[in-house]
Amino acid sequence: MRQHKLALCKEHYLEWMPEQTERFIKKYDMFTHYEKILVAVSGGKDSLGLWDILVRLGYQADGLYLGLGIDEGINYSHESRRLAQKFADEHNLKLHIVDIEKEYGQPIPVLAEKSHRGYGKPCAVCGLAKRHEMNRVARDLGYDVLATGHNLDDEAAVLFGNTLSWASEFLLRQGPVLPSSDGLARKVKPLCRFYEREMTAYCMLRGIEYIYEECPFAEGSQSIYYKELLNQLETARPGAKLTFYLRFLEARKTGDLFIEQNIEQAHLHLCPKCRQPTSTDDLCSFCRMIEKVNATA
Ligand code: Q46
Ligand code: ZN
Repeated sequence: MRQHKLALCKEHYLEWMPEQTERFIKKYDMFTHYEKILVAVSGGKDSLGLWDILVRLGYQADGLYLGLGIDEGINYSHESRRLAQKFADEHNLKLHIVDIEKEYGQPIPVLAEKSHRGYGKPCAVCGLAKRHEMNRVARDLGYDVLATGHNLDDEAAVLFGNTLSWASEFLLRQGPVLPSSDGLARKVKPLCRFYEREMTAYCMLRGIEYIYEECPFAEGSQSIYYKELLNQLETARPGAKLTFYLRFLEARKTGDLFIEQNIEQAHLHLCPKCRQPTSTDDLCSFCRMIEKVNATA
């Protein structure tokens, strides 16, 4: 691992990953052993690796799988669900499953098409639905915190995109922890300092079976493009990605960033239908999207 100037054997690597994770959980005050954690599981290496690490560290962590109804000729949702369930069964863990089609009448690609959001790609609607459902389940089932498997490559790509457009509101919100607010569970990203390939190595060494394919709709996305750019940078300057992200966190913490005002609570109120906070005047964006789709059905 050139970026850490470190070389480990299998045995020590499998100890090092949970140790580091525990260090980050404490450093950023993510959660304690007394809290109930809901891990968003997609069937991919990051989320399954995260779940595995948290359980090995003795945390009370249940899983949540969202069935998006994405097929695209490779049976994507079906296969990812099978692997998430397999992991849960093998480790005797509780996995909640929410099927978007059963819950809201249509799978994600159809919701996207009918609601005319996102220029031919379902990702905008998908992201909206995922955030909404993760929050809903965390709230309804009484979880203290919602954990996602975002790794350093993900976070650096988002940071890069936000920096390119100086999206100050998003920059202020990006970090390992997003505190809870009325009706919204705390959100944490315990893997945000691990490189993607460190997660791949962890899953391989632990024998975790995960879905290799990315969601077919991810192809050609901006975030993949940014990841490629950052990988070029990383090849030339090992550690650059980590420095980029960590320096940002420091600057944000010390208030050295160009942003000064506090956007904490941008006039949120509760959506009359689902009772989740929203900045819109009436129904939240998700509920409005569902209404629109049902109206045209
Ligand atoms: S947003 Fe888009 Fe992802 Fe949803 S449709 Fe697939 S690629 S899964 S992270
Ligand atoms: Zn709503």
